[in-house]
Amino acid sequence: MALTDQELISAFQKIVGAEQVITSPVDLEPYLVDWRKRYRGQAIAALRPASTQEVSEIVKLCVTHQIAIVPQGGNTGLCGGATPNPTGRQIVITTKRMNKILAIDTSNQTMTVEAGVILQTLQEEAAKAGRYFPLSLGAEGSCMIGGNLSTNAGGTSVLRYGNARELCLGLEVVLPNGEILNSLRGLRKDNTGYDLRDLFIGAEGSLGIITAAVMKLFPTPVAQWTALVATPSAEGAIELLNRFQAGASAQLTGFEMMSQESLALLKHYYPALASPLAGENPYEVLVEISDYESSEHAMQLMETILEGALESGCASDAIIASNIAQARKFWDMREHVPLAQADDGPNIKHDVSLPISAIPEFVKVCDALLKEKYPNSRIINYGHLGDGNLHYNIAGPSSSETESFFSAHNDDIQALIYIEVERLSGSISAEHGVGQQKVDYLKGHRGEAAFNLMHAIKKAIDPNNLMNPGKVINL
Ligand code: FAD
Ligand code: 2HG
Ligand code: ZN
Repeated sequence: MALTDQELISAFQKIVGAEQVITSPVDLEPYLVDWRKRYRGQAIAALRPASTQEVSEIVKLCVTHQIAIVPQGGNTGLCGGATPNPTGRQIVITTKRMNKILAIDTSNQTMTVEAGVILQTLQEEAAKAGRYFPLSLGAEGSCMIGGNLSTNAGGTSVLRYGNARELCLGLEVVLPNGEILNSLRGLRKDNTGYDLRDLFIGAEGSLGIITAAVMKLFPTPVAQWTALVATPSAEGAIELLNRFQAGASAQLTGFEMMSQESLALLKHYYPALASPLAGENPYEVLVEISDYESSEHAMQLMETILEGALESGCASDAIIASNIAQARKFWDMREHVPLAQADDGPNIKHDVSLPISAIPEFVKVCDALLKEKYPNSRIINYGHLGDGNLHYNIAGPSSSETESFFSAHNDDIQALIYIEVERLSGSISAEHGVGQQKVDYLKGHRGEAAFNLMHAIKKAIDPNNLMNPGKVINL
């Protein structure tokens, strides 16, 4: 016989303790809405387990009573993946209390952490041990490593260190039947059958709950130099990238791009973060070089490459940060663009990736199509150019019109942009994932064979469709 909500809540309380089962509407509210406030759901409760064993027991109870589960970390995801659906027949499991650093092994260059460790804490703990953990993104003060792995997060250091997947050596996962899959090994080599770890990374909670992970650490660079560089066009930005790749190779650790319209928005909402470069440049690029030899060596490299770029015309102006505070300001500029967009109102997001060589054409064609069909729209184009990843976000003519513009044109504009992404062999999700936002696009984008394989995998691992149903793939 089906349990009532109250009976279920009592059963959950027996597992995690009464105060860790959140049911009051006020306390539950933050778990029911996403960061962008585009998705809202309902839940029987949000549960805050403190251990893998507790997660496993919760999942087993959910299987018995056929209750669906939405895993949640820092709730900073941008595709609605961590938001329950409106049925009210789901629970949220938050990893908030599973926030222990389990081990740091400096010889093996690894760190073993629970899923609820905040990304910034992980970076700080690695630094205390004299090591570097490179994953870095604007939401690092609140997103959690379990969420980073589940979205295969990218961020600003992918061009040198890779995304979350490439930084992970081992995982512990609670499977949809409650069983615990323990692969918390810090091995660089392990060819024993199928790679199960990689199935759960980027699965956005649709195949199980990541409860712990072994992450790679790196030696700390001895010097870092950051520059803000003006460039006349998207082609110019790519020539600049190619010059830095050729000249600095693995020492190039950041290459982020902001269009003039992104910079104008930033200046409006965060005047202290206005660009220090003169004039209105079509694009400005943030470049970071890291060095294991010396500060002088890094500076010489930066200056030599910039001189060549200024001579060739792919750069029209540049400032090298003279101290850590100025370098921090350049990074703050870049990281505040999405915050300025959020302050401005809803925008139609496109987290696309393209072959880097196709970016100028993508920008030219999409800009022209949008200017023709939606002449007053604002194109806030910025992103991780070094990875071929643009955040090509479209907003209504003014802040007061963003909501109505979003509602009227979201679907049409998304379809228009995605046609160009497909034509140029790109991806409709570079780093944010599918969540519920792009679930209807998955089959068209990945094709019949890949979709059928994903469907079969989901069905095999989660036959009852209890793990984050409606996200990534619909059964
Ligand atoms: P959540 O939002 O809580 O969850 C995200 C997804 O993972 C959901 O589907 C959820 O169900 C699932 N999930 C969470 N934890 C687990 C777990 N333990 N086990 C299984 N499934 C789980 N992303 C980038 O890639 N690069 C960026 O540069 C970037 N910048 C951002 C800047 C801002 C200002 C904001 C708000 C977001 C940004 N993001 C970026 C998006 C977001 O921060 C990342 O997707 C991040 O990895 C999500 O982590 P989280 O802990 O908040 O996950
Ligand atoms: C970034 O790179 C994030 O700043 C957020 O991925 C992008 O909000 C966005 O569109
Ligand atoms: Zn990004």
